Amino acid sequence: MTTNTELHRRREAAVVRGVANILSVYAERALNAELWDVEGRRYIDFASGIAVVNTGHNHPRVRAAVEAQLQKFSHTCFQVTPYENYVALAEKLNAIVPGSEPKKTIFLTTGAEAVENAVKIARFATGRSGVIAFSGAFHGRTMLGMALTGKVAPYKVGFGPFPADIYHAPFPIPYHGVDVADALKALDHLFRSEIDPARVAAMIIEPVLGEGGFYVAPPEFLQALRRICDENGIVFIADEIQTGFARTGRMFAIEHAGVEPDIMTLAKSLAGGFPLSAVTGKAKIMDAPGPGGLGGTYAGSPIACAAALAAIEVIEKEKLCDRAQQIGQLIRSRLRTMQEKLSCIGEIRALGAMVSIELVKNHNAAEPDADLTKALVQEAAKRGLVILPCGVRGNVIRFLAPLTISDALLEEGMDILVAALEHIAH
Ligand code: PLZ
Repeated sequence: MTTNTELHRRREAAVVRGVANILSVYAERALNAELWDVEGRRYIDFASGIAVVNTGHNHPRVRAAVEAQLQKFSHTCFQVTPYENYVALAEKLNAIVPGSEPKKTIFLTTGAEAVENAVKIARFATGRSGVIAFSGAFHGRTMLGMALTGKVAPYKVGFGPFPADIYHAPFPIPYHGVDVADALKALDHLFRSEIDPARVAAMIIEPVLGEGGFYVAPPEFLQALRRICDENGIVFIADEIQTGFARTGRMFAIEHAGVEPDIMTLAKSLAGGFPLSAVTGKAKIMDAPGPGGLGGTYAGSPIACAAALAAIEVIEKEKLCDRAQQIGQLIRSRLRTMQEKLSCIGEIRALGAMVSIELVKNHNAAEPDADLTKALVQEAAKRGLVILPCGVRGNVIRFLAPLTISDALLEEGMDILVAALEHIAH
């Protein structure tokens, strides 16, 4: 039998250091909210491959759709001989992305590519170059993705210079002393000191910061940004790559704020575990670049489009938005009980099933405990639970269970979390 140790030894010899592994257990198979490693150990999965399998690992409907497509063809390239499921999926996204104006969609393969294309389109449509992103943001690992990302280590260190004309404004985080008024004041200052708003093509924001620490943007902040974009002819891009597809209890997180973005970037749970990303937005903006300006060899793979049509149907039929609310409530109530006992849980945050805890010393927001966070991830894994860290300070644990998880597994996962944290907390 292959062991985790043996595979890890081979991995270290063959694969670069730059791509880190949270755990050194090697997956053998996965089903819904559970996975098994090569040694036959079973894990409850509260990571979902970083928010990719909201519909669970290997959902039977997604799998059947992929198998059916495989019988026909796996690749022709949409730019060469197009196919129906790309068009059908574009129609579906145009219908479900918020906004009453006519919409259009392009498919790419990764989240970073979706972000790249959203900015390309916004620049072409406005004839402007400036882009405003927010501190703590994560938008990908390409040159532009890194430029937009608002966290230096490890994402940007040593990789510059980055594309020019990108600016960062503070993301409001009341827990760290930045409220909506402070953030808006800083944005106003940016417009006075750094860039004329008339030169800004786009603002890009995650409605809930993902890699940055699961901080929920207050609705009034997103509404204010919408107004500022309208007043200045700036394209509002909502990056819903991590927040999308029922994770937060709505199909898209921005719906909680009642804001209609001009463009939305999508990936991760769009295709239930297959590599696919999308940019959906107002047709008049999306159609600005001319034929040939956008595309990609694998972009909108027919296998991934088939998976996405099935995954979205699962989200709708199995009412996963409602389920996300229930999951969020269950996790939150378990976390509140823990918080009463442990001084290390500084803050519990949740929007639907996008839940996190920020780990600190002595109840103090200014004393982040990244070591405890790292130790908790490892201790939980030893006990059979996969969880993920995040946060600009590395001290946030995020919960991203598949939305198809049963209550029994959810409770079992939370039992493991409680036991692991009680075991290591000081
Ligand atoms: N935008 C909001 O969350 C990807 C990154 C993991 P790609 N987040 C996981 C890592 O360490 O690389 C992400 C995101 C938001 C864009 C992206 C980028 O998506 O599919 O990883 O390119």
